[in-house]
Amino acid sequence: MIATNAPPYKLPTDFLWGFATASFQIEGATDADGRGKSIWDDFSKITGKTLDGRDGDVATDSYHRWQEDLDLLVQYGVKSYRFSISWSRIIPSGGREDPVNEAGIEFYSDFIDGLLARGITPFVTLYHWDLPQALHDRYLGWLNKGEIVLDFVRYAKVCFERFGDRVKHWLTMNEPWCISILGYGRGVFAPGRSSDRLRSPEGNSSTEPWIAGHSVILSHAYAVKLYREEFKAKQGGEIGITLNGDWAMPYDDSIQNIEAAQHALDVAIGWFADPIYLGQYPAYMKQMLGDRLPDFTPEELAVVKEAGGEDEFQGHVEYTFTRPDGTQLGTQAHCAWLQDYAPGFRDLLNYLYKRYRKPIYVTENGFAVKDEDKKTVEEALQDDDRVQYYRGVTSSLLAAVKEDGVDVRGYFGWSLLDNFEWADGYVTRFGVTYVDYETQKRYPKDSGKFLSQWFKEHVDNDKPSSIPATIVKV
Ligand code: GBH
Repeated sequence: MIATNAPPYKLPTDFLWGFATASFQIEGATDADGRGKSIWDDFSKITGKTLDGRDGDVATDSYHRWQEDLDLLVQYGVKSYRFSISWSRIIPSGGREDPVNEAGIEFYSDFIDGLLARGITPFVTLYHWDLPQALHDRYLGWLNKGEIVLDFVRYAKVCFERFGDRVKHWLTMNEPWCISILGYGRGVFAPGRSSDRLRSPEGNSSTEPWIAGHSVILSHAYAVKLYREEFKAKQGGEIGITLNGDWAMPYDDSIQNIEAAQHALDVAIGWFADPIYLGQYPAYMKQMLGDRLPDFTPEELAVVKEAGGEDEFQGHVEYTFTRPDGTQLGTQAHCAWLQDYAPGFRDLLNYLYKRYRKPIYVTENGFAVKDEDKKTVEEALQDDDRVQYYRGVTSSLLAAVKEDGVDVRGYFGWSLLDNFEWADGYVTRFGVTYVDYETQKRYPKDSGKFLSQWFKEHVDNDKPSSIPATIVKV
């Protein structure tokens, strides 16, 4: 039995909790119903780009199995579900003059209706890395500010128009740091540009990431402006952005180490959060990059600052770590960049709230375990490391809200399902639900049951989970 050690206090009734996914990681059906290609379609098929050489053509087949996914969400008793819309299903060639694909609209419209019919609040990401391939071919996507901002805003507009009557929580972008650094610096994510000529025939890692990041900030800001001016009054929703960043702590109390930790936060989170919420790039970024960091025109800066206004919120994903001297705190997950260090999660929430003073939604939080080492499905479902991880972060979450007064309004575990883990292919599993990729059958893991139970106990929840309250191990 897994005891959740319920303390005497609870999160508020309207606290949203659930699980998160992203279109390219789960949908598959890349040819269905008029979808255009995204930059991940071909990239994931290039030898060496994914660990297991597998692509996203099938993934968890959620495009066809979405009713089953809805049933799972009901089983877990979630209040909300974070998913992303595939731009190239909505506008196959991506651009502002290109036609809208009604079949794509219908798919998401039915899905949203399905959530609402089950009392689940949709939490929608507009862009989770699957840029329409046509926009990359036409003008190099995020590297072309003059084009991409207009195209993204038109895509956002179509989504607000068609889904905004029912969707009240919008995220413009998922993790601009990953888009910029991994896609245009290290070249490990699509479109795979880099100065490393062994990796990529084209690209310039010392300039392109900052240009791409700048376009992402502007696209976010102009989409927020549009939402505020044309939709918010009648639709009454809110809109924000998901930022990622590793938590960093000084090794000791020396000034150099305190500064170094702050610089690490500046170049991960501050790069995007500072312009949006504080009105300028961090001083350290300017010092580090000089002319390579693009300037905002006065008009752009006004829009960017405005996008950080009062009702704005910040989505945030966090995987805590620290490696002060080659040693590490916390349990190593089955991927190099991730360790379980729950106190860091509480510290990070406090840091964000103190610096930016905005309500926070934790839009992803998860842990990879070595599921492939397990011999049987039954063993894979007993994901003790992941349960332990979630036990730690949920208690840090509660402490941050209740003891520290941080305004956290929602929490999403990553991920509802094992799925296409980008450059890791299907080798790394993040799901709270095991997916058998032969049969596409879904099996709730202990971690999913743990979160279901934890939130049932810790939120004034009017919708109890239908999963049994205790987990009995066989
Ligand atoms: C999330 O990002 C993504 O939003 C989600 O799609 C993904 O499935 C999930 O993580 C699990 O990976 O190139 O080795 O330096 C999490 C934040 C920050 C994790 C950057 C990977 C870089 C790895 N990411 N980090 S590396």
